[in-house]
Amino acid sequence: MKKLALHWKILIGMALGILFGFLMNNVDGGKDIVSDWIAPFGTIFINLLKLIAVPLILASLIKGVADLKDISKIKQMGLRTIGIYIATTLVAIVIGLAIVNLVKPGAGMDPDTIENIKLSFETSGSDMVTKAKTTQDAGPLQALIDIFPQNIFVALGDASMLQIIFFALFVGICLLLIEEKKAKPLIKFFDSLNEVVMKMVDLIMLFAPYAVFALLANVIIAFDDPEILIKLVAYAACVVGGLILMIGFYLVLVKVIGKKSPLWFLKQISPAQLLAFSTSSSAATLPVTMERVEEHVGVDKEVAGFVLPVGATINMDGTSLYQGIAAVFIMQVIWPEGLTFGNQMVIIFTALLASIGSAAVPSAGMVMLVIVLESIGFPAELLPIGLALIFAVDRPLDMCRTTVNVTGDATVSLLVAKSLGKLREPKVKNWDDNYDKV
Ligand code: DAS
Repeated sequence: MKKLALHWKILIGMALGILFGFLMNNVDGGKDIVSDWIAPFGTIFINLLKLIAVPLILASLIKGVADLKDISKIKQMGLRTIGIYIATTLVAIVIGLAIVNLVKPGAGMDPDTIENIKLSFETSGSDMVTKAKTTQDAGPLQALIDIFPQNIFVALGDASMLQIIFFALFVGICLLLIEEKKAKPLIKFFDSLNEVVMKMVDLIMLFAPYAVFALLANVIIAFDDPEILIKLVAYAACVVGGLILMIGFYLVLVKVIGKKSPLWFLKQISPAQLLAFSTSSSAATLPVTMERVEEHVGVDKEVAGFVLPVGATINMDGTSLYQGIAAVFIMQVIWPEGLTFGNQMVIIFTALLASIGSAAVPSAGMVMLVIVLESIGFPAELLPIGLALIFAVDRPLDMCRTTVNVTGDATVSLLVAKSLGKLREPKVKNWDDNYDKV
């Protein structure tokens, strides 16, 4: 087992977790055993990853910006990054809308299925609507205001990614503007902090196979009504099909623009993809995404340190593709009169904004889906039913779309590094060796 590469260990952990979850679903008290004695180890793992995400972003971004030596490069990197992110998100939404309009998974769903699903949803559907309405009721520039923290310690405590990114960029730029000998101590501090946090990633990753076992077992025990899942297969197949096409699109970019072997690239980032799948959280996966992209793909720290934290926060191609499909699917089932061409054009714009506004945590994409539906005048009284319709399969789809979100961030970091001449031979040759060396 020792010599087995990490991604095989994680895959085995996931497979055993799924099997164990199904087993516990059919054993008296099995669900309690999983939720009381197994699931906590998955939560501990996610907590550890989130624990290091904030110091890692702070250290890598400040160090990365200070290393640029030239402020104009920040503008260059920032514009390229945001521009490519918006472009890939728009491609994702168009792919999603094309598939859902071609396949029409929601057309002709029988009314009693909708009744069953409504009953199965209880209050959490309306809770989701309430949460999303809070987001919606904020002013149009609230998202811009939220980037600027009042108190960096509160921002760090709340892990407000965009506020931390703003602060780190501000500090990094000021380090460039003061005398070099005055800046050196602080740059050295963040440099060694970055090394320490990267080593913490290696240590935490040794726990990954066991943690994904717990996470997957906990996901499976939540499925107590497989019959509803079967009714939603066509919808889920559209989302998964679109996500696979999106991965293919990234691999074309890696080959054509990044000039790297797509399979090699997938192998280097696979541990981050497997964690994104297991945790359904881009934020929790970020430390591993950064370690893989910097040490195994060869993207320079100052590019990875900027592109990946920004991407984990605002670039969610998988989520935007899902939101396009989910919005049209819900309309196909319960509001067919809303399926106009104009509404679908509006969905492209609002799914872009909703995916930027979606937090990098489980089920965030579904909560923000309400914004997309409200933007096209979807009847408020139908919202809880619409969410009920897709809730049963949302978690497995969240796992898939988060994997695509992380893959998209890693791809863009490669493209930006390539375009800036900041893509070098990976530090770590052997795919797995920095986990064995700890
Ligand atoms: N789970 C979110 C993420 O972390 C994506 C989503 O909910 O759509 O990327």
